[in-house]
Amino acid sequence: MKIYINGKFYEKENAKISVFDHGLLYGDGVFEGIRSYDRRVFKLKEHIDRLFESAQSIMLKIPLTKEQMIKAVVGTLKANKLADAYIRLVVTRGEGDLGLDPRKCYKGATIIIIADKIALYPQKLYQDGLSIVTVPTVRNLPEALNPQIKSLNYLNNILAKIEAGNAGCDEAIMLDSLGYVAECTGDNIFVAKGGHLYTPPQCMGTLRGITRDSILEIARKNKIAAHEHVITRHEVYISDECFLTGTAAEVIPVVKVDGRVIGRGKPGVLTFTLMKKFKELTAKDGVKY
Ligand code: PXG
Repeated sequence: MKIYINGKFYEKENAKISVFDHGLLYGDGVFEGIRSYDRRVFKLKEHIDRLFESAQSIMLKIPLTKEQMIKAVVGTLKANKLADAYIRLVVTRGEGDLGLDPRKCYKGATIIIIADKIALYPQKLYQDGLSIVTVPTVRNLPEALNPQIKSLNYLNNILAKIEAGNAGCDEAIMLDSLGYVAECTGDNIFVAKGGHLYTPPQCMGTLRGITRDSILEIARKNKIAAHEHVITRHEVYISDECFLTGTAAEVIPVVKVDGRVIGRGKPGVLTFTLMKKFKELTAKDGVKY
């Protein structure tokens, strides 16, 4: 496996960065998780735009232009000869000293690109659906650390993942600080009721997921009414169908939430339709390499 670090490729065992890098010391940096399907990078521009927005928000100067970053991602995929890949793009504040002051990271950002395979959940769960649980840890407040920033500090989500595991579930619903459903630990959430789709708006605790936006786009094209609207736990419990979306998870059905059986306890028709349409989109869209 070849890993890109600051413009050079390294074998996995030699791909190392400094222990003084503020990405490690403070989680000071941003990331993206991107997928490629059959030599096409899905929504590459959208991921690169979001990476640069995350960086802009935390005043992290990325030493590459967006075009150069796209070339670096494509170059890493080519170097690894991977047709279907998961790409982790990480930009850290870089090497500094043992104080958190980013002005002391004088060398500038470290850029790391890793391309590998990923399967987030066993294939069986895509047919049978997940059982998920609402956890005590609420999503970060936007006025503290805005969830739109895909920062290297994912402890908020990791705590929720631990709590889901403690409850014997694979995934967690995180609420926002007002008690509305925000999202899952690395996925957005959708519910379907009476043929309408609902997903929380991007304000408060919900990341504007790129897979989420693709599902909204597919829904509009197929004349399925889709709404970005606040959702309570009650509305999840009484929904006909529920599913999660994310680059890593793609589209995965949910059949149980906090012990409540959703719909008939099996993934619904709308969910399967959207899973199929999403697969079709990933097979034809994307930057070729
Ligand atoms: N919410 C959160 C908090 C995320 O981190 C999503 C929603 C879905 O967004 P996209 O744009 O991917 O549809 C994410 C993205 C992982 C992993 O290793 C998770 C994500 C991205 C990359 C890797 O679990 N989540």
